[in-house]
Amino acid sequence: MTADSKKYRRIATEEAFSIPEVAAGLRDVARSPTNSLDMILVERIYDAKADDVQARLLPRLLDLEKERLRDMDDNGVAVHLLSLTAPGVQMFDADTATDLAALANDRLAEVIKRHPTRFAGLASFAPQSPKRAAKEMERAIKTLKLNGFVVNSHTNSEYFDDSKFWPALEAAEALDACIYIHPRAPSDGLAAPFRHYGLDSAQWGYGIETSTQAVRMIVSGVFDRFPKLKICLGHMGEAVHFWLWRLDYMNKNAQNRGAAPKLKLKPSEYFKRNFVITTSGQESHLALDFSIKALGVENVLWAIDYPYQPSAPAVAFMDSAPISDKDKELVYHGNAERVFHIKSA
Ligand code: 1WB
Ligand code: MN
Repeated sequence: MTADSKKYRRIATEEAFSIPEVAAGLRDVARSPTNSLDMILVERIYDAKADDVQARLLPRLLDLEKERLRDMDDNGVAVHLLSLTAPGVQMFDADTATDLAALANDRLAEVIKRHPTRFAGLASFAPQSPKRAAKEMERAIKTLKLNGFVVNSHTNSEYFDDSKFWPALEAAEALDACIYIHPRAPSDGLAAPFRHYGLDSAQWGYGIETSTQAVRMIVSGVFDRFPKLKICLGHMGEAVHFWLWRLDYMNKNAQNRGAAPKLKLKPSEYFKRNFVITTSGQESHLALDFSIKALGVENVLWAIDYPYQPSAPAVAFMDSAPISDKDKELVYHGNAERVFHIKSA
């Protein structure tokens, strides 16, 4: 711990966990004959050989109260906002996914109850069954008192502009609960060029997949239908805000030739109104500076991406960021408290 370790209330907002039942389900997926691009990572983590370096990941995902709390203490991290790790329940059949989402939410609520000052949590839901998802979402917020939702981009290669998913979006909006769209590997139609060089996941594929989900939602008019829906993107906004000028310009052209529906606002205006971003796994002061200037400091939240990224450099990155102390307090905790309804200390 450094001398400054207690200087800020650090709320880390994209912190992954799993439960044994979901891990067992993903091991079964790993041994099944599916061709989804996520299989590369699912095999590596959930069907790892004991001597594989990846074998270290699963115990760290399953641990909530031992090594994790020690890591938080050692690095001056006050709170993990926990989320069931990618691909969540989205590779299971609809019934299994619905049941496992509810089980994961129950476990999450239990651990938060044991450590109410150290943990908050994003609830899972199964987009495979949108009506049941909406019910679980209501239970997760109203009964379990969870702080928002997590979903891992596409479901069976389909995206949220498809109205079949809208009961879930409608529920999130009605519950005033932000949906954190975490990455998963590119959908079937996008997958081929990502099968080489380790591009399937965090190196490149995750960002392409998740930015595509966000842009499809914007240009299809999802935010005209659900104007109060809040979405959170990790990994410095998956770079969407770098594209806003060109998105506005080219979306107008697409609208004018009838390729895209007319929208009430420009794409950039939806991004600034309906989205917040986090710094998970993207420790560049240059990118942080751009993000704060592009979106406003109130829309940028801090995250580590535990256990996929180490905590100490994520803390050092934000502690040393060339921004005012007032802005640092917002990025470290004020924005997370507002967006995810986390009690201030
Ligand atoms: C990795 C990163 C793997 C993330 C993951 O598996 C997730 C990785 C679900 O770096 O290998 C992530 O959340 O960024
Ligand atoms: Mn992550």
